Amino acid sequence: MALERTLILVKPDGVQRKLAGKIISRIEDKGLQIIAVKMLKITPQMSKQHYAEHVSKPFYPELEGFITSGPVIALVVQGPEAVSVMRTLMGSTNGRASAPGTIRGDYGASRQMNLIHGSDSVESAKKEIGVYFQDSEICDAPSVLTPWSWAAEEA
Ligand code: D4T
Repeated sequence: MALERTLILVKPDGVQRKLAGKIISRIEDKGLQIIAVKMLKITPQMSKQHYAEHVSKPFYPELEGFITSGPVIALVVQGPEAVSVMRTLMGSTNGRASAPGTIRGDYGASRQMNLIHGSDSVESAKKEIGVYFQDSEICDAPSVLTPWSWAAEEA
């Protein structure tokens, strides 16, 4: 097992609907560690970088319009297998099909306005963290709760 980092965005719908506190609480309640956070407006250029694999798809123009439509909250989250733990916590892409108990399943009914983004692999996480944060903005300070959150052999 490995200690991983993942890039999380509370998307514009999550911020506008005032769900950011609840979404961030879910991450904290899970026991993962938030090691960086900022609010920003994604530019069209950042969107093309972030969604590089979707730029040529028919839904991309609307997706760019949505993701650049208002502020997002970007976070770097750390923990054992943080990438897959966050994907499970988020639920599947389409809010209408996401399981109850997940963030998307509990708070949304849209595929595009699905509240939260989480990196889909460690490699994507590395790239995406670089889009939103400089190394100096990451506060990887030891937490006194870590010994109660996971065993040393899990990190
Ligand atoms: P992100 O990347 O935003 O966390 O979402 P997912 O990883 O869960 O889903 P994805 O890459 O397949 O899609 C990225 C983003 O595009 C929106 N979308 C997707 C859309 O508007 N229409 C579509 O048909 C699809 C497939 C939703 C999430």
